[in-house]
Amino acid sequence: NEKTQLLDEAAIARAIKRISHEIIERNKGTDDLILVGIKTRGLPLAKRIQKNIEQIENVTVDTGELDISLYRDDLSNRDTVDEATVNQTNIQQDIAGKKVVLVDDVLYTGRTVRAAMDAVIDLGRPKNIQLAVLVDRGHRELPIRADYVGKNIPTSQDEVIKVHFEESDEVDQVSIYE
Ligand code: 3GP
Ligand code: 5GP
Ligand code: MG
Repeated sequence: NEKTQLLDEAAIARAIKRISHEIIERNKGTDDLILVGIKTRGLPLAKRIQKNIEQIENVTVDTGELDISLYRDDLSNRDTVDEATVNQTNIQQDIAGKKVVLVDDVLYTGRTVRAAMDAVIDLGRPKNIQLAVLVDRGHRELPIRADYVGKNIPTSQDEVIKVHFEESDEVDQVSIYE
């Protein structure tokens, strides 16, 4: 139950700034780029990346959102497979031919990202799909990896990463609980 802080406000800001630079570098600018935040905390993260890119390149990159839930059939059974379901999509832009950067706070099994990719592809054929996460905690159950990672945090299955953002939680902080 003990809590250990892994990232403070300054460390989070630096990580997001680096990810923003990496996105610009990898895409040789911001042409045809769309950021898509996965609710809930992928959204403020996407908006911060958007703000950073604005400061670096003087361009406002379009941002959309996806609402995806993970359902675990039986919480008592560790072997039960989670299913990710898309609840809502709010992407105003035409996805066809665009470079879509999915943004989430924590990458774990990868099932949420898989569902997000399905939802994006359903909207039209993107040029490519990339993934940015603040924390990769391991334990993938699908062949999915992030292109941009704030911090790799090896965890046990029982540990939980708490991501707090000022926008919703008053402070910027990433911590780990057992
Ligand atoms: P967030 O993405 O809005 O931060 O998955 C739903 C929410 O549950 C997430 O909210 C996440 O913060 C929180 N959560 C914390 N630990 C876990 C976990 O181990 N698995 C899942 N699926 N969600 C977790
Ligand atoms: P997935 O297992 O599909 O990769 O992750 C499911 C969802 O839960 C994602 O939105 C992810 O951000 C969130 N998530 C998974 N594990 C954790 C965790 O330890 N901490 C937090 N804050 N979110 C998590
Ligand atoms: Mg999340």
